[in-house]
Amino acid sequence: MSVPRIAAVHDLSCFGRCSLTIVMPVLSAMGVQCCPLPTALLSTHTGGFQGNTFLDLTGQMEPIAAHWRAEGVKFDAIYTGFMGSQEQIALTEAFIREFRRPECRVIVDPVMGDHGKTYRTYTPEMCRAMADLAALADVITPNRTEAALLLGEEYENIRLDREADCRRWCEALSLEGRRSVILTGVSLTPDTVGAACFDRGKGRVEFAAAPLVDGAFHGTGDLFASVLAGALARGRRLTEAAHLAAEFTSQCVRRTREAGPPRREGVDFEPLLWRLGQRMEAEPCRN
Ligand code: PXL
Repeated sequence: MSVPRIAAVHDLSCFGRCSLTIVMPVLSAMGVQCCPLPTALLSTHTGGFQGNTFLDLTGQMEPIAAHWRAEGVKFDAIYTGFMGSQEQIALTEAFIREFRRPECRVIVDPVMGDHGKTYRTYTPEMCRAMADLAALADVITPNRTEAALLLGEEYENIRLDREADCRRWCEALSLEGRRSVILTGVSLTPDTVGAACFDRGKGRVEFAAAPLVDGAFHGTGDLFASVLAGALARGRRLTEAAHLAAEFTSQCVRRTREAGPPRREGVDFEPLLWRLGQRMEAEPCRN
């Protein structure tokens, strides 16, 4: 059996776990090969730190893709996240159009903001471009803020605590059933949090939940989406993958809260990574 291979279009923020410092270890632990297509090199992420460095790697994206093309590299999935500029979003679109094959799944985490606010580097034009990028996806993983931006709705209107509303938003985000949607931050009972999952293959919404642990740590969206991408690459079904992602994220947040590091440093998932490997080994790969 060959190792599933994912092209990961994300930035490398060297401190404050997020993007590639989460994507790479998580995919490796799950038995998936991660090929980073790095979009930028930052000293830290942009949330909670001031004065981060930013080396734009946009100019490297096409040359890296060209070399992969010349070498005939093929991917089982393409997984995209935080974007540094509109140009980068356009290049990511071109990369998807070129490298996608019928058996290659495109997962777009439309990273734009959280808690009702866009991240400070995101302009309205970038958000529109991100919506165009997400239109190419087989699966998107918006949080409540990103759902509001994609739907052009007020954040306050996107209530994720009632089943009927969640179903409605999830279906609205599916572009008439053309793409699957994992809408995160769904909390149908006060002590759980997880996702509403619209599977375009089934045409219906299912729910995946895990214990809610208080604490808004940075990078939990990246952790959730990385586990989801890994589980899908290992042949798990959509809702099962979302369930694993919700559970693992919940376990990591619980552990981190007990350890007590600053929120901006992200969740210390490293000591729990072995559990992902164990879960993947417990059931054989289905692809
Ligand atoms: O976690 C999303 C993310 C990724 N990369 C960078 C970020 C953020 C969120 O703030 O700043 C550079």
